[in-house]
Amino acid sequence: MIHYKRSVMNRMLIAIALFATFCLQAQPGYQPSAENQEAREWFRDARFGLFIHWGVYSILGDGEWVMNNQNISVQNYEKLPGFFNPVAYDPEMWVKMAKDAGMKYITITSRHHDGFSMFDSDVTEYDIVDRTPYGKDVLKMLADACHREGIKLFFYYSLLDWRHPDYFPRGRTGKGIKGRPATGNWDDYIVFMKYQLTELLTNYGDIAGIWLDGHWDQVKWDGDKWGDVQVDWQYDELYPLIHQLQPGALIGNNHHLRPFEGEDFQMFERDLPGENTTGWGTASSDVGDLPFEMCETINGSWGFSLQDDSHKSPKKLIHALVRAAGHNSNLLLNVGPMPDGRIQPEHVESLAEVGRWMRKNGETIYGTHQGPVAPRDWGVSTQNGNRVFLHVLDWHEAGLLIQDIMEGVTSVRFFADGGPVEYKQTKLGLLLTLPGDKMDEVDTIIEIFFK
Ligand code: H79
Repeated sequence: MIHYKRSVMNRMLIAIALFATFCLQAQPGYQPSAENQEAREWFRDARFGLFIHWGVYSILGDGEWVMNNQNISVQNYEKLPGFFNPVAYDPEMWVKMAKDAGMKYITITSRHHDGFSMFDSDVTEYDIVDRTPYGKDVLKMLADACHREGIKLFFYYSLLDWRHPDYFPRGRTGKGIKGRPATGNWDDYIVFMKYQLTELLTNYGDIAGIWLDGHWDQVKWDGDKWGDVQVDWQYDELYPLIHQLQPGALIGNNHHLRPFEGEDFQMFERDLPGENTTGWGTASSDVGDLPFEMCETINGSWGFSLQDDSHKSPKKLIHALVRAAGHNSNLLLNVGPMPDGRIQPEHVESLAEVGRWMRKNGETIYGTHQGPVAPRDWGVSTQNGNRVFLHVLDWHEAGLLIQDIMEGVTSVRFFADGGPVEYKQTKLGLLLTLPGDKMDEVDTIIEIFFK
């Protein structure tokens, strides 16, 4: 028998316990169905989606975390649905805007951390139909428009709930919100979520996926890394339920950890895969091999924020999309519609501009994967078959040496006009000559053909 030191033994036991916890939470032995695999392929090729954060929080124009950030009591927050009357809501227009921008899918908040259901739910009256003067199921209206227009629809669904009495034990956030009872039954909360997920996957036709968020509310944070979970999220029941109801529905969970079994894509919040600019994001060692999706805001906020003027320029948005593609990732770009149902005109305008760019250059984004040239500050590469697209985003000299390409090039041209690019294969790599007058201010795309 091998004798371990006590400290080593302890560490091993902790590791086994942690491993067991995560295995239990997932869908053990998960084998994606043929339908699911096909959906993943579609997702990988789609590359660009619209994220929508819309809820009763939008009324206050201070983001979707306003209940927590302003410590609004449950009782006071419950007044908000009474004001929600989006008379200018036109789902057809949203869908057309997304399509014109070159987006292939929409992901919308069905219920955020505030616990308000933006759909008609039988397990709660705290929903759009029962509590708002508008009285209509905005998700149903959107789902119908999506199906008519041939764009896929995902539902964002919050695991965390600042209002539900059975969301107990409470998590790390929402502690300053008054009016949350001091008891609750966790198992009942899980049943509630199962019921709602069943509704979402039954009453709205084909759903492309479920985007979960809030796992981290129940995880201990050690200041620099995630610790253990204090509850059982029962993913071993939630995930099979979702896959049973709609085998093609893709599950993603914004837990910032290595994907659990049963998930179908991995998401990165405001980070490219492998980056962890926030410090609480996904560590580079936790990047898995499922399809990637990076989500980002069009200004600095998810839910509508009246005072947020930090609108990203079309150029910046295009760069985000191109860089994501150059990292094998989709971009899920967010807008926060206003309480009347309109999307801020400045965002509509920017998306139209991105769409104009995509109509010209979409071929270098859709259906591609990361190319052989590793992402650099100056740009990234994408690839489709024997064609590599070099996206030069920020380079201001006549010579560009591509060290990642040593051989096999048959021709090189500017994607924009098909004109030839002067090139030389050197011992250090492929040397391109890029005359200033051929450079595009947003993205100079160079098409490299291989044998
Ligand atoms: O829906 C949007 C946000 O409302 C939601 N996800 C996006 C898509 C989101 N909620 N929180 N965050 C994003 C980041 C917040 C992390 C925090 Fe924390 C949780 C801050 C405090 C608790 C991480 C964990 C940092 C410290 C502890």
